Amino acid sequence: QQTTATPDWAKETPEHKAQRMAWWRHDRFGMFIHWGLYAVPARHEWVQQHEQLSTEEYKAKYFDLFNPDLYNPKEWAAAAKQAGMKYIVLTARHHEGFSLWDTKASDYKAPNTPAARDLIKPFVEACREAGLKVGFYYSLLDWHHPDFIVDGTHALRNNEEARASNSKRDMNKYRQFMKDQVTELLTNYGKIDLLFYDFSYPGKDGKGHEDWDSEGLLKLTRKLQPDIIVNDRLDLNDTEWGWDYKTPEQFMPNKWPEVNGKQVPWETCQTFSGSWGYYRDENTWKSTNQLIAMLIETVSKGGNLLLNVGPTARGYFDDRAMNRLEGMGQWMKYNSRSIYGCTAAPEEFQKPDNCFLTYNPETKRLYVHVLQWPFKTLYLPGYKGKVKYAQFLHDGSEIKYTSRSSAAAGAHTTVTAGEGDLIVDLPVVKPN
Ligand code: JFZ
Repeated sequence: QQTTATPDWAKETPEHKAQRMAWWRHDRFGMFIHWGLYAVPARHEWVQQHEQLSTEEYKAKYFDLFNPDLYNPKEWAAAAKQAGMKYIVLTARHHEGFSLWDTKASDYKAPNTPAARDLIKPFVEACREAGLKVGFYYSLLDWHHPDFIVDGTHALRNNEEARASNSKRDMNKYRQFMKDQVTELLTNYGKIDLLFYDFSYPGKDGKGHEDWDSEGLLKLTRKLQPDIIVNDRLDLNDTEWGWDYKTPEQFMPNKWPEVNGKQVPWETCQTFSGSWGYYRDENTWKSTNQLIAMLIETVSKGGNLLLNVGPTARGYFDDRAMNRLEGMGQWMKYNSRSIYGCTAAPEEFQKPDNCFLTYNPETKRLYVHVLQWPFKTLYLPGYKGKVKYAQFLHDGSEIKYTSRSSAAAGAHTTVTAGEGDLIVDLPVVKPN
């Protein structure tokens, strides 16, 4: 049902939105989890489309092999928590159309596979127990549903027979199906903190807000969970701000993203290796250092990082993922103060070469993340008179600094720093 009245969210004040977003803005770092039947072939979550498999072929191959005997969401939550992540967003249903929970709206669900149970319930419980916020990813696309009009994203996009069946497909029924499923997800599992709708591709052979009834979906979502945070992929008008945050994907903006000249909440979702679903043979895994730098850079531009894990078909995180999560956790153990509650630094602080700046507006602490260790000296451009004290974050030890006038006194060398610069003395050897 399409709504015509001014939606409630259009009447919301910026203060109300800011309040709703407070935990998310503070926490900065979350885990995305892509898990479904595609974990079985283990070569991309779009495998059904890439290999042009009909629903029957795909189901015949993988549905009865979905047997996550090592699934233990407590381990997932522990791994996320250890890495310093504060929220988890799980694919309740991805484009393949397979539901991880005991939905009444479809038979294509985990309880009917060898998994033989609702996989969402223990997941939500494990997150709650670990003190993590919980979110669901919900696909707007469905390559399985008999009423979903075959389009350019569909596995059967080049199949004439499938295209011909479009005349018998009824998107009204599909829209109702989505609402029924969203109602289940937002009713049966307690408080849900976030919903990640994915995704719109308006235009020829595509789908947008009218196809999904995005307004209706969003209204329903906010009615069932008044404090929920919703992403921006419903193809809703940017100025009306039905969404809570922007979601650049596998992409790092060069600065804090703006809408109509105003900086907006944003979260970049990123992968370890390129694909989202578990991809056994993918050899493009980012290093732990790259991932840490990615987190820092994101926060330095006022954003959040949602870092994805694709669990295996048996339900656990593989070694490559665990290594990286553990490495990030080691870093976070000593440096999370420069992430939680932090944002971009005020403009008066220019970032030094090879550094990113994060800033905590409450404590007025500026964090200088030195990505490339310099030789003994770090120049802070124009910082003179703005700094009270400097220390390393990892061990709390004092760092000495000076400004040009005192450094120049008695120096035999030419001091190249500017008048307003601070000259920071660093140890030759980079601390761990
Ligand atoms: C979508 C999915 O197709 C993908 O499998 C994964 O779940 C990811 C998080 O989201 O992929 C997208 C969606 C939107 C864009 C790019 C990839 N986009 O707008 O550029």
